[in-house]
Amino acid sequence: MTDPAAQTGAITETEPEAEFADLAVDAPLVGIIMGSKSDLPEMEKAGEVLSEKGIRYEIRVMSAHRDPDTVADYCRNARMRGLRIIIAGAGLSAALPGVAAAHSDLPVIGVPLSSRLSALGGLDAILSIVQMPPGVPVACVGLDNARNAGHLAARILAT
Ligand code: RP5
Repeated sequence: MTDPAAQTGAITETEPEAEFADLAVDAPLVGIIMGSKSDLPEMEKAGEVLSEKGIRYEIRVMSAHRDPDTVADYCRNARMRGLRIIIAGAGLSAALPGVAAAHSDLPVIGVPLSSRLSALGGLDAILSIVQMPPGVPVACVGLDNARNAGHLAARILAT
């Protein structure tokens, strides 16, 4: 006997599975995080580069110092959620990229940012991001150069 659902186009039991598969396909590959809303104007530029290249991303504000549990949860779940790279921007004592690398084995690209309170024009953030201990690597792009983080993420994804 012919399945009536197949004839009418009504929802069958297999369709929810197909919907989940579609969700996974649309999942972001790059997570862009930053320590403060004030970092957004610069960090959005990483997203613009990714968009230009057709790479899906998500963008979130979470501070390593002010929201440590949120950062830990986000980074621990990142791979499971389908993310392949984390881009983390922060200024001052820029702990966010290093903390991300401590909680995830995904590649982390750090973006040092200058701000009103920066010491030495932003050298504080550069050193905070570059000087990671052996075994916990963070790639670092130039000061206030989030676009390069987008380009580097695209290159990593293309390898
Ligand atoms: C860092 O301190 C942030 O990443 C930002 O670059 C800087 C200033 O933050 P706000 O005082 O604007 O929140 O944590």
